[in-house]
Amino acid sequence: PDIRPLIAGNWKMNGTRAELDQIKAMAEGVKTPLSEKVETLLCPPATLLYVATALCDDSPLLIGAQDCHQKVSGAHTGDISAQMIADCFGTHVIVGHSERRGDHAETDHLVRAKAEAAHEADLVAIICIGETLAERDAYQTLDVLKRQIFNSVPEGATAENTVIAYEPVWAIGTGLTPTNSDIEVAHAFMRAELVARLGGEGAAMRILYGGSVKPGNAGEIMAIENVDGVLVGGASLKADDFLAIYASCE
Ligand code: G2H
Repeated sequence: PDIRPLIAGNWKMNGTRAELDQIKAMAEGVKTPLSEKVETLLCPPATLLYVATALCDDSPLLIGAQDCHQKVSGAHTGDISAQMIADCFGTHVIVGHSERRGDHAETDHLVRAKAEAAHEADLVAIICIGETLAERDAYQTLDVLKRQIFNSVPEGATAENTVIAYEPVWAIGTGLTPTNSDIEVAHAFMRAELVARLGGEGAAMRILYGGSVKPGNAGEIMAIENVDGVLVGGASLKADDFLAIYASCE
């Protein structure tokens, strides 16, 4: 199937009102004919969600969140629900980022519950998976991806409501990236797993690569088979870098 790529930025715990000018510049910068071919998304911290969606009102740039609770509401101090994200006009939510799996001991099953909560709220769930350096060194990469897809991707996942993001944990924020052939092998494997699990929906589902993507490597990474876009951390903080990555889809 012809898959429309997604360029997604993840600001992590960065960004205050002072950086809203970067969001504004991104919202303006993606207003080009390329936006028909390529979808763009920025996930700022939750504190900026509402004002960010207002800034992007007449821009193709979509706004999403970085996490959600698995429940709709209740006594969960400090958490935000998928409904609250939708209420702020967010369209996507990242779930299961390795930093959340690490910092907050999130399990595959919790990640799946969060993805289901996202779907309930009509949000697209961006489900992150990927192996650690120890797992990679032990040649367990594909086993880990298989387990994470099996346990973290909900039964009701479709190509519309779910995006997979492959982020080798050792490549995140380190400047290290897997070789193109490592990425190709991992993405082909994930595609086969998704098809086995979800049929046509799995064939059409976007699989993003994430981990030290920058303007200088985005184009070649996106040219790899079964890479349907990128999830960008550090290089999404500056509008110029984000827009250069977007432009490399030309
Ligand atoms: C991986 C990525 C974005 P960075 O976490 O989610 O971050 O591009 O900084 O490696």
